[in-house]
Amino acid sequence: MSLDSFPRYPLLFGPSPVHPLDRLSDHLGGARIWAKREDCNSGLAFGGNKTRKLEYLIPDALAQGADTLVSIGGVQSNHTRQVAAAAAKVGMRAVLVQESWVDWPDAVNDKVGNILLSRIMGAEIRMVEAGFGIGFKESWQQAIEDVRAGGGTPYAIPAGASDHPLGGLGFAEWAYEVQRQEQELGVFFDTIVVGSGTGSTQAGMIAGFAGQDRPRRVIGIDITATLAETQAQVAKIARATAELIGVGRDLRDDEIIVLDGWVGDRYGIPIPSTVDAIRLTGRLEGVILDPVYEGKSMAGLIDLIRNGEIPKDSHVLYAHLGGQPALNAYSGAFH
Ligand code: 5PA
Repeated sequence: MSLDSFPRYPLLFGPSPVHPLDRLSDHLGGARIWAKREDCNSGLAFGGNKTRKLEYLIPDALAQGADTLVSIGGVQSNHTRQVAAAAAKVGMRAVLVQESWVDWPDAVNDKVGNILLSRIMGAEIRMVEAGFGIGFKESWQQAIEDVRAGGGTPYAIPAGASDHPLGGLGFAEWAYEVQRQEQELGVFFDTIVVGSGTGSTQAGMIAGFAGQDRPRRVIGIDITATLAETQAQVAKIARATAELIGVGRDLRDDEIIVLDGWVGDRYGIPIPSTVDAIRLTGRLEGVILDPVYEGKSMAGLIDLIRNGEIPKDSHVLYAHLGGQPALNAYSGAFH
C-alpha cells in the first residue's frame, strides 16, 4: 500500500509553516536553522504533533463505529488535549486517563494548561496515580471496559498515538510535505531535529524520508530519560510504518538516531539547559517552547551546532511539535 491510500480526516489548516530562525542561527554562528511549526498547524485547541497523527486514526475510529476516544497521558499531556479536541470536532466523547507522570511543585499544575483545555472541551478526565511509561496501562484498559459497560463503543488510542498500527502515518506524510515545501523554498534540509518520547513522530519521519531519493539525518532527542526504550520504540514503529507505506526496503540501524544528554534524569522536569534554550529562543526569535519537550530538543540542537556535530554548511529543520499550553503549569521554572 502507499501512503495516499490511507484515508485522512482533515484536522489541520493545511501544510504547517516553515520559516528560518535567522537570529538564532547568527547567534550560534553555525548551521542555518529553520523551523516547521506543528504548534500552529491547526485551529483545534492549539494543535500540535498529535493532531497530525490523529488525522489517520479518526477515519479508522469512524469506520469501526466508535463513539468514544479513550486515551492516556500525564496530567499535562499535550496528546490527551488533542484527543479531546479531535473528539469534539468529529462529535465523539473523549475519556482521558491522566497519570501523575511528573512531580512538579506548581500549585496549579493539575488545574491549568492542557488539562484545563481538555475539561473545557468536555472530556471525561480520570486522574490516576502512576509513573511515566509508554507501555500498556491497566487504568487505560479499565477506561475502555467502562465505556463498553456503559453501552458505548470505545476507540483506544495509546499514549502519544504511537503504539498503534496507524500511529506513524501522520509524520510519514509530514516527510513528503517537507519535500514539497523544499521545492517551493529552494532549500534542502540535510538534518532534521525532533524531540522523541513515545516515538511515532520521529519514526514516521524516518519511514517517510526513507522512501525519498536524497538521504538526510533525522536526529531524535530523547525526552523520556529512558533512552533504550525510546530507541527500541522508534525503531519498531519506523520499520512497521515503512512496511505499511511500501518503502520497499529494510531500514538500516544507522537510520534510527536517538540521542541522550538534554532530558536530565527524569521525564517532565526542566533542567538548566532546558530553561536556557527556552529563554534564548524566546529572546532571539519570539518563538515559544515548552519545558517538557521542545525546550529539551532545542537544547540538543543548540549543542549539536555549537560542538560541530551538525556542520556549518548544514541546513537544519527543527520540528516544533507544540506543547506550549503546559507552560502555564511550570511558572516556577522561570522565577
Ligand atoms: C510530545 C509527546 P512522540 O511522543 O511522538 O515521540 O512526541 C514527543 C513529543 N513534543 C514532542 C511535544 C510537544 C509532545 O507533546 N507528548 C506525549 C503527550 O502525552 O503529550 C505523548 C507523550
